[in-house]
Amino acid sequence: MLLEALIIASERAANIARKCREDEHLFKLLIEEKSEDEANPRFVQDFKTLADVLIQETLKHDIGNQYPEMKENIKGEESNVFCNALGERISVEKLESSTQTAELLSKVLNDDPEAAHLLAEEVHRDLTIDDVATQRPDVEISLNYAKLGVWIDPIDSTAEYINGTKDKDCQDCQDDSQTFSTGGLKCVTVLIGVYDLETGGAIMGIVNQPFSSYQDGRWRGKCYWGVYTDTVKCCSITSDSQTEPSYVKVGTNVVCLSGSEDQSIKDKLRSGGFELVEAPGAGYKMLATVVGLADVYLLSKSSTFKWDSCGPHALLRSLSGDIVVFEDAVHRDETISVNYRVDSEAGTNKIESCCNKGGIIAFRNCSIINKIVSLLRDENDGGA
Ligand code: 2IP
Ligand code: CA
Repeated sequence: MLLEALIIASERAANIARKCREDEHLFKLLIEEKSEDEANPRFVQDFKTLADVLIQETLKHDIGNQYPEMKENIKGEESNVFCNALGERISVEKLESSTQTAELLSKVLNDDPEAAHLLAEEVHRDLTIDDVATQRPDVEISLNYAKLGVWIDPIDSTAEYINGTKDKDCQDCQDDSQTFSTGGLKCVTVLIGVYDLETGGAIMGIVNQPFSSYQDGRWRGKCYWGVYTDTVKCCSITSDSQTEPSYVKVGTNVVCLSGSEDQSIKDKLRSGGFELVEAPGAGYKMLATVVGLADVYLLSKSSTFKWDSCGPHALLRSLSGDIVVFEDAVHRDETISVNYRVDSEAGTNKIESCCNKGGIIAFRNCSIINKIVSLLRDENDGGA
């Protein structure tokens, strides 16, 4: 089943992410700063980029191998071509065996067999659905795999992944997922979204939070999923779900924002009685909206990408929510769902053609959108 395969793939990604933070040897490489005078810096990429690329390529391999019809249409944020200190161009990928993958990684890692071995071991570890902290999917979904596209964000909130510690606001990190995190490793997510190539609509999504709680000296994750097709609408967050947070509320009056959001937007939202909270990580803010820590995640700029929002979008849709284009909603009074086809009119520039142009408004309950729009609409806008 595709959904189960994606959940397991996201867990493998989360395992690699955790391993790079928890293993001392890998962690040193992760936080290592490249010095200015490093020989030929053009050819030396950071280990953090390697971790990102390796996770992405492992996901692509796992999904593409099980669903060959989808292979061509699995896309991620990163290019997999890597240059090592010798100037060799190497395509990072998951190979047939752990030994082969380790050999390949060793070339990129400028001959660090220990790091290569540790990573390859995690890339090839056997996993089943029982290894994942999630509600086990129990649903028949019939899909034409050749008509599906996949967006992957291997590690969202990269900055927190490198520099983050436990949640800034959390004293003992037992399981405080009912609290909105304003920074730290909890804001890191692995995002996988499936969309319909013809309509561009998000239909299946996984949000894996590798650093959800810190217990007995190690991090534990949580995985959320949702499906929204013509015939199936279901989500890991249901009333009888093990992962159903008892704290899910409807109508929190909280809006979550990026730290870089415009002051005028913040002022208008506050004047409407909303409490505003800020956190890094587009994926985390969407997850906060999914689990009901916030009513809305709003972003007025075009600074998120298809790989950031496709997965969380499917989750929100499965709960009767949506993600719509900010500009259209606020300035044209049109609620248009974000579309996941690449914008061919934007040319070949990946940033331009893959960004969520015009900003986004993510919400779980549709009734909130009118209130937000009327607060933010300028007097001279059309529509009203
Ligand atoms: C980033 C990351 C940033 C987010 C930005 C994303 O992805 O989630 O935190 O900005 O939109 O593209 P902000 O934190 O202001 O919401 P990545 O970490 O994968 O580059
Ligand atoms: Ca991202």
